[in-house]
Amino acid sequence: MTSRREFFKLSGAIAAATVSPATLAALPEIVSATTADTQLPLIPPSGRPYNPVVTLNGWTLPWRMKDGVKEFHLVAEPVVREIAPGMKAHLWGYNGQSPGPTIEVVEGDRVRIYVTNRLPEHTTIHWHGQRLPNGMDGIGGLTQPAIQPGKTFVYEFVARRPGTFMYHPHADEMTQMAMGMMGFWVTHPKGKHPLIDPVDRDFCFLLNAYDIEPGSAKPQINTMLDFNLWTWNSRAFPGIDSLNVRLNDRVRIRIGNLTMTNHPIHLHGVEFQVTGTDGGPVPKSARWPEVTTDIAVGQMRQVDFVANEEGDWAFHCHKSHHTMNAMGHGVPSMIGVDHSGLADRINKLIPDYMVMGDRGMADMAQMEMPLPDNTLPMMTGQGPFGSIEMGGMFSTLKVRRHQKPGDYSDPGWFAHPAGSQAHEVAGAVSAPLRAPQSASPLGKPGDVEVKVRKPVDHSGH
Ligand SMILES: [Cu+2]
Repeated sequence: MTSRREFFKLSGAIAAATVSPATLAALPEIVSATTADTQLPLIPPSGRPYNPVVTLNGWTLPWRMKDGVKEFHLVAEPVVREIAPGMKAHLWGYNGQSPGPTIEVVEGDRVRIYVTNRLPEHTTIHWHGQRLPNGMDGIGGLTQPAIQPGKTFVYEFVARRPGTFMYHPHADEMTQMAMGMMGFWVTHPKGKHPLIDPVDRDFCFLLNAYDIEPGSAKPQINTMLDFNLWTWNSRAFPGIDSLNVRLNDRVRIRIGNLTMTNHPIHLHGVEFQVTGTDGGPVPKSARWPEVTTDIAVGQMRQVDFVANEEGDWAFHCHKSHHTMNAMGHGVPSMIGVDHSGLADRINKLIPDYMVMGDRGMADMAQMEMPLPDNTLPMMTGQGPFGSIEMGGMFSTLKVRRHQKPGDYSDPGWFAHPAGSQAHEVAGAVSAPLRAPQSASPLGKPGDVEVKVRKPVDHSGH
């Protein structure tokens, strides 16, 4: 009789093997999540101790210990994910959600992951960035046969190096990633590590994107660039939870990019250092301060900082189209176009007609727009002083003096100390000094005339 471990040694290159029905009955139980809320960190009930991460709008997969091996069970399946209140999407994911649950282990752990396929087509899982036997790398056709619908495969390897990783299919990748199949993986260091400092709070999330037509719920899978929903862990602002920390906490944020473009992720309020990449911890001599780090496709970045400034600090992708929700594309620029009175006339022919953005697009955030069902407004999210005019990849880092250690609940909006907030000033603004007019070197003045358009008061005053 060969033990499982023996079996893996013997099977070599075809290490990811189909599980027999008898074994299936003894698999770790399937744990599934039903909510898109951020779950409290999972304090490890067994194995080596570590400081758990908090998955933004996500959760960590529980495991069972069997003969010293950490056993997980992932189920690839269709899921319904709330992208933000008011909009749900039909995605594919793992264990009830997209992204799948975060897997947390400790350097040196032997890990066994059962993968059951409940999708309508075959799949595999690739463990992005891990050191492992080639036969465990999860590349359909190259290192293993694909997992057919209804089948369960098992992967087993030792988590050899600490760091930030992800998992995703390597079979019909274009479809399966566009449908939301991905998850986070953190390997914690065993004990003190010279390049991995202990932190008070450790957050993680994946950057992902969808192309979902307004009014529908299913992603277009052939889209390469023109996505219309830019999400963190398959959530768009204001559906993304805030990152709530205590003043002077040491904070780590781990971010992985599984979209089709890069994302310069920008944090207000404090500087951070990139302390780790997909390749592991960055040597201390190679770190420098940043407030924005660009995360290319397929990359992971781990940033560390001390949250020593109180407030509600914006935290977002710096590509301005990525802080917008659907309907941001194909809209002509109407800035400066005076269509006063036009809407009324068109409305007689087309009820619900609306003219867009003659003063900029900010009005769009406030308009009571007729939207198709299951569609997010383009820019949205209310703050204490009005619309934040952001959607997509946007959240806030809330730093509070009185946030208790281990308390991840939302403390509400920041109360600015007196005299510490921008405010209106009274009085007239004086006319600017101007240089004397001179003739244009290219011709007579007045050949081309471009007038400055100042905002007009449409009420007729
Ligand atoms: Cu972006």
